[in-house]
Order: sequence, then C-alpha cells, then structure tokens
Amino acid sequence: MCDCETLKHYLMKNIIIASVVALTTLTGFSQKKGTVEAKIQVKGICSMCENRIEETVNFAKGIKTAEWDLDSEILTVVYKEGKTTPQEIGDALAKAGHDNQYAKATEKDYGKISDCCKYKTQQKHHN
Ligand SMILES: [Cu+2]
Repeated sequence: MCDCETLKHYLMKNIIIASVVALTTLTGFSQKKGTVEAKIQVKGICSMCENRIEETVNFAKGIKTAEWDLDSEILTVVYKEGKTTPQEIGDALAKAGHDNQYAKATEKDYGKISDCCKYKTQQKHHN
C-alpha cells in the first residue's frame, strides 16, 4: 500500500497555505496603495515642539501617521494620496508657528508658541 493519500493531503495543505499567504500579501499591497510617505524638515527644539508638530499634522486632513524627530528635525508623514500634499502640510505647520522646508511662519504665528519653543533664539533642549 503506497502513501499516495497522505502525500495528496500533504500537497493540498501546502497549496492552501500558499494561497492564504498569496492572498494576504495581495491584500497588504492594496491597503498600502494610495498612501505616500514624505519627509519634511521642520524647525523645533523640544518635546513641546514635537507634540505641537505631530498634533498639528495628525489633525490635518488626509493624514495617516506623523512622527517628528527632535535630533534630525525631520517629520515623517504618511498621507493618503490626493487628499493632501507636502505643501499643505507645510502650510499648516507654519500656521502653528513652525518654519519648515515648504513654508515660513509669520511673525504673528511664531509669536504664539511658548517661550521654550522659540527655535530662532533658543538652543535645542531635551525637556
Ligand atoms: Cu518646543
């Protein structure tokens, strides 16, 4: 008696697993499609700046995620394609007082941020 039945089962099982893996991968791709990642240089010097920058961007339309790094002053933002642009994100940040590679804050908007966040005159600080 040969083991043909066992072999068949074994093959079937692997085909099913392969299909599930392929489907999951495809679904993953279709979810990622339509989102864009951008890196934007944004001026800031402390964790309060970080909160302000990330909150400003996270509440803007079309944003999926926004993370700003204090050391590099780079904002990594993932947004839905066609819903916003780096320019719009930059404009929102300038409005919140933060100069960035796409827009400059007006004196009035810059004046609204806390003293400890005055990045034009203060040093970077980690508290
Ligand atoms: Cu600050």
